[in-house]
Amino acid sequence: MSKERYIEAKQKWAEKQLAKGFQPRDVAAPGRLPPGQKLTTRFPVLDLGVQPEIPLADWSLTLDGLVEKPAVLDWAKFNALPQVTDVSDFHCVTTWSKYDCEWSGVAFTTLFELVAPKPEAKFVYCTSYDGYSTNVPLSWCLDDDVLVATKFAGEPVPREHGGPARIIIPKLYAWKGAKFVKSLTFLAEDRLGFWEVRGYHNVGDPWKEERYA
Ligand SMILES: Nc1nc2c(c(=O)[nH]1)N[C@H]1C(S)=C(S)[C@@H](COP(=O)(O)O)O[C@H]1N2
Ligand SMILES: [Mo]
Repeated sequence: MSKERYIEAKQKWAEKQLAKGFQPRDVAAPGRLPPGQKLTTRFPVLDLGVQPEIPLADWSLTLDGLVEKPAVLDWAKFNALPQVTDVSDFHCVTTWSKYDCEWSGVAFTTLFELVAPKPEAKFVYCTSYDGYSTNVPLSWCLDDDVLVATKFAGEPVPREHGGPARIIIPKLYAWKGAKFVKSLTFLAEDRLGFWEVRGYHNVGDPWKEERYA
């Protein structure tokens, strides 16, 4: 099966599982659930069929591109940075949302200050250890709820959910949050990521239902 066909099949499978498995518990408070979304208390897993095993000794996060001070942070250096915890809602473009996800890790703004992006940097291109990539306008990354998360609900992020570290951008659809994150590159010109080249919206604001372009 071609990679494309495989990904398509995977996506269909995920949608079918979701249709079978919804267990709505919370009441969707007005203004909290974005249009077209359904609440789940499960935590579905979406990936490319690969959940890379990354020993912490081999892990690093590269911060490069249009920055004054590029950095390669190993696990110890990354964890020595100030840590924060934020509780946020998680919205997947395949129409499930999960409330009150507790993520801990390093705030994007901490990394921003560390590498000092140049004024012309307007986009962030994220790559992952599984070959995934995604792009985000820098302006969306500067809210204090945007994290490189290493913990979920107080425990290390499970491998299937993107450990050792994944990006969380609660105000955008979850495909914008790279699991197994490997690098963040600051760019002046946008560069499309894995799903963006396959027709997903370039920004992905769930409140505007920016699902597919
Ligand atoms: N590296 C990587 N990151 C990824 C993906 C992926 O396949 N690989 N899938 C994205 C999609 S489409 C969604 S909805 C979320 C799913 O996160 P979850 O598996 O923890 O629910 O991760 C996003 N980040
Ligand atoms: Mo997704």
